Order: sequence, then C-alpha cells, then structure tokens
Amino acid sequence: MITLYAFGPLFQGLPDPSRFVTKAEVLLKMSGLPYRVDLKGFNKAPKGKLPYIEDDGERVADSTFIRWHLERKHRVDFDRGLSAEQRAIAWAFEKMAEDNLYWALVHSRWIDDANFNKGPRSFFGFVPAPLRSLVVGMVRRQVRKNLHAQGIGRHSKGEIEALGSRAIDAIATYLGHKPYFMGSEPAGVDATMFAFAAGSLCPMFDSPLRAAAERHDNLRRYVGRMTARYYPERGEIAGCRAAA
Ligand SMILES: N[C@@H](CCC(=O)N[C@@H](CS)C(=O)NCC(=O)O)C(=O)O
Repeated sequence: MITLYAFGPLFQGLPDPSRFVTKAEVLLKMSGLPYRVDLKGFNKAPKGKLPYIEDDGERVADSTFIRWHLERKHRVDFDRGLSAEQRAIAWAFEKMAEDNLYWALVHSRWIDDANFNKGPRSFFGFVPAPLRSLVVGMVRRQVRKNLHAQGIGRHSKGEIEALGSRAIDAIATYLGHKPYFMGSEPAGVDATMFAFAAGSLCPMFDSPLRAAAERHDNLRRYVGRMTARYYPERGEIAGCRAAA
C-alpha cells in the first residue's frame, strides 16, 4: 500500500496546510489506488519537504514526481481525453500556481503578523516554551530569505498581492462555467487547482488574495464540487459546501 507523508488537516478544516500535500492526496484519490497517510515523516523527508510517498519500498518526493510515478508505475492516465494542447494549458496553469501564486500565499501566511499568529505559529507548539520564540523567529527569517531568493520577496506587499490576485483571476477565468478545470471530467490539473483555490479561500486568513478568490463565485462552487467528489466526509472545505 502507498504511504503519503503529510502534515495533516489544519487551518479550519483544510485537508492539509500544504497545497502540495493536498494535490498529492487528491491525485491518489483520483487514481483509486489504496493509500494511507502518515503524519510523522517530515524529519525523514528525502528533499526536506512534504509531500513524499513510499510505494513498495520506493520513496518519491515532490508532488509532480509523485504524479509521474503513479502514471508510470500504476498506469494511471490523469489526463485521459485531453488533447496535447489542453495538456500544455493544464501544465502552464499548474506551474503558475506552484511557482508564482504559491509564493504570494506563503508571503500572506508567514510575513503578515496577524495571519502568521492565526496559522503557521501553531506549527511550533511542539517546541519547548522557553525556546519557542527563538525557533519561530529563526524559521520566519528563513522564510523571508526564501522569498527573497525566489524573487517575489523583493517586491512590495501590494505588488506581491497584485501578482497573486492576477493568478487567482486567471484560474477563475479559465475555469469559467466548466464543472472541472479542463471540462466536464476531472483531470490531473484539478488536484492542483483545487488545492490552491481552497488554500486561497481559507477563511482563517485575511488577505487581498482571499478577497480576490472570493470575488469569483465559480471558484467557490468548484471547491464545493471537488469537496463533494474527493472529500465527501468533510461536508465543506474553506467555507465551500460540498455540492454536485
Ligand atoms: N515542489 C514541491 C514543493 C513542496 C513544498 O514546498 N512543501 C512545503 C510545504 S507547502 C514544505 O514541506 N516546506 C518545508 C520546508 O521548506 O522546510 C512539491 O511539489 O511537492
């Protein structure tokens, strides 16, 4: 059986605080393969990040490589029925979310004090109290450095929010009135779009990115539809009620 290493549900019922873990879990659900979730793997993560999976002794790190592994080893075709052009569009949207919108969301959760205190601060509950503020400060400084190295951290808050909002608008515009991102049936890209849409709509965080996502009713309905299909037991995710 495949083991998915994850952080676990957090932030007012998100399946996982990490959009990449959520993406990997939705891909596993789409594949129909049996899997279990292990919340204790972060310290052994091959690339220092989650998600990774273990499949028959083989460890695969990174949500995209997990997808390729499922496609190769288990012959899952997440994009059946899509043309080469549609696959290219799906890939471009996925990477816009992962390599651009992601960093704007990291900025809003980790750098904004109010959002940080409501959310990521809870990751540090395991650190002994006398050391906690030191460790929190160190990790936040590292996140700031990562944002700077990536490039987005060199922009003003307003510029970062404008970039993130533009990505959310693009996702909502392309989704349009379709039930799923590429059409009438889910494709691989839906795992990513769902994870990022739900993460952006998470009612725990106040930010222009959430406001941008909330302006698109189709995005909220989409999160509800994906919730109904892949997390029916939850009833709602990110304030979006499971709906057909
Ligand atoms: N490209 C990776 C990104 C994974 C990633 O950034 N994971 C974050 C959580 S969202 C993480 O584990 N960060 C921990 C760290 O950087 O120390 C993927 O697609 O899986």
